[in-house]
Amino acid sequence: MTPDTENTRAGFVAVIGAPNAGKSTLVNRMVGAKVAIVTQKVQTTRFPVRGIAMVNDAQLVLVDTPGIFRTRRRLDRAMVKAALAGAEEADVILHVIDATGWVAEKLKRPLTPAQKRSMEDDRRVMDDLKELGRPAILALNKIDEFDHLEVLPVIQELSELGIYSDIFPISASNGDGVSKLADHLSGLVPESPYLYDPEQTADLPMRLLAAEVTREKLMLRLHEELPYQLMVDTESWEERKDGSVRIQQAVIVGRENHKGMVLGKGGNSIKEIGKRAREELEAMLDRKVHLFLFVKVDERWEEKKDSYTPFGLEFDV
Ligand SMILES: Nc1nc2c(ncn2[C@@H]2O[C@H](COP(=O)(O)OP(=O)(O)OP(=O)(O)O)[C@@H](O)[C@H]2O)c(=O)[nH]1
Ligand SMILES: [Mg+2]
Repeated sequence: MTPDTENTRAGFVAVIGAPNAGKSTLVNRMVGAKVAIVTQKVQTTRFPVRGIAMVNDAQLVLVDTPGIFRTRRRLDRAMVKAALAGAEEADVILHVIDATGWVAEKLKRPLTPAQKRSMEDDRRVMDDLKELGRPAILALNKIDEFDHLEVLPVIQELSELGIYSDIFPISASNGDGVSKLADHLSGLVPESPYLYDPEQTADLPMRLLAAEVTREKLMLRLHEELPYQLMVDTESWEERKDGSVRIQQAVIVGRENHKGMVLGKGGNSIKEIGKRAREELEAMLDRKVHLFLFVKVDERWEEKKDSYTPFGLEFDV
């Protein structure tokens, strides 16, 4: 046996929970690099993303999943199904909750509509976990938003459900409690040789990650429903002799009038979005990037099978 594989552990951790709970933020924090995009909007993550974290002698393959919610749209149903299927196959299930609503409820403070929705989704996940009959780990996230002691009655209440083997209060944003959680997870994955090169941080083709970076900038900049009705496709990726890379992407919108909204006055909006995406890509790739964005209208993209398969989502749900 080589020293490399002696006493190593490795396994899959499914990160599940309501939209906006902070799953992607937590995965990025544990990996130590950005592998999943994060926005303040719900339903940011659209397909499972694998982030690879090295903790002690363990390799955690963190599967960041789309927030689970009730829905009718075809893309949304595919996301829910993918998240649950991932959880069933994983070595460990990590349920992430935005604790702010739960704490407010205990303190009898009024809940915002977003908190109410999020708690409803949390309860739905708890029901699923009960049905699954496997203990999960609970991460109570966003403890930077309140006094730490205020979370104790929430821990008490949720531990009584009998579905969690351990509960960790954390802040994915500032890192509080995250290394304790990661240590614990590292002991739960089985003894195994590493599943990925320990230097690798994500199992996601670079073209797809680059498309995700642009989609994040679009979501951050555009308002209301529009961000949900677009997708980004990396059409070409060309390595240049001078060491730079030329990336061409299509921003696909469902309606003609959305095109104008994405472009903005005199193309201002798309220029700004492109600049932000390019800057981030340059930092990620550590070289000069020439990014070309084209906005296209395709009224039926959501119904098209092509929109799903590259992401590992099942279409026929
Ligand atoms: N205050 C605070 N905000 C956080 C924390 N973690 C995440 N957030 C914020 O919560 C929002 C949602 O974070 P995401 O990581 O995108 O959440 P998600 O669970 O991946 O969401 P979906 O992909 O939509 O399911 C973002 O605005 C984050 O900055 C935290 O520990 N504290
Ligand atoms: Mg996410």
